[in-house]
Amino acid sequence: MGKILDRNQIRFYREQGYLVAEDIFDPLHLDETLAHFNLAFAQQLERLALPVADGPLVEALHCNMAALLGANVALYLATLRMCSKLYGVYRLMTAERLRDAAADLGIVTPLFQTTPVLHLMSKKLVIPGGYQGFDVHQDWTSVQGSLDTITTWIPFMDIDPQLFTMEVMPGSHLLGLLSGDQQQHVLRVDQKHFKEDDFVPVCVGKGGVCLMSNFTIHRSSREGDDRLRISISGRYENASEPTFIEREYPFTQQKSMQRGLITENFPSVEQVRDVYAVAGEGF
Ligand SMILES: O=C(O)CCC(=O)C(=O)O
Repeated sequence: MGKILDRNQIRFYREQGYLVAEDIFDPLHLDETLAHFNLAFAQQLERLALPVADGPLVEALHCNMAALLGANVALYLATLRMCSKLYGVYRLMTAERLRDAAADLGIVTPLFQTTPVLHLMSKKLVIPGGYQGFDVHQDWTSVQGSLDTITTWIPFMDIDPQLFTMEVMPGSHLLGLLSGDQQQHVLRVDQKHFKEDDFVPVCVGKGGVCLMSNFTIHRSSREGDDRLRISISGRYENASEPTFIEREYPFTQQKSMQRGLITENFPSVEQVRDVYAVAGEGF
């Protein structure tokens, strides 16, 4: 405890319900993860015989995502879903400095009920008939585990107010669980609990994180220019929080699994043997 955050930061978090902590991640780990996102989109574009953009990583990724979205919405969503499961995402979520910062805020026995979620905002990446960004909500309903659960919001680039950032309502965690109406992805907080000018944009440097109470009111900003914003949202829950122990470790999210074959007649024996072929290069 006390390894990453100082007393003022810990006090700020307790009073305001959120905290921006810089220099938590190795920027190379952020870039490597982003490069793997880009690779995933490039692989699918190549498969469809479509051109692949190169150049600076974020711009190339943005173009390649837009190209795949334009070509095939379902494939774009499948690729995005796959990206959220990549090793680099888990490496960031389990980074020692992040774990220590969460410990400074009281998460003594961290656990992960959920897999991390990718949030991306871009005018070019609006899914036809779909949604982009979240309306005003609290995160409690998505996990409902330990009362001290922390949302970790990790951006891949320097975040400024013109990057469709996340906006938080400071101090709102102390209002507790608020009424609202259930939308597809969030329980939208009733308007009587906030005013438009209650919100502040979260600005984090690349390598930093926003740590936020599960009761802090927040939303995705509608303010942004033509750039792409990507961040990972995860949850640090606490297996030692008394009400979580008392409630016998409840989870909102359960594992589900498709039994039976997804692709009929796959794989053939040859396909399996090819994986283990000794002849050829590579080692
Ligand atoms: O990244 C965003 O725009 C919103 C993130 C969010 O609301 C969340 O992680 O709960």
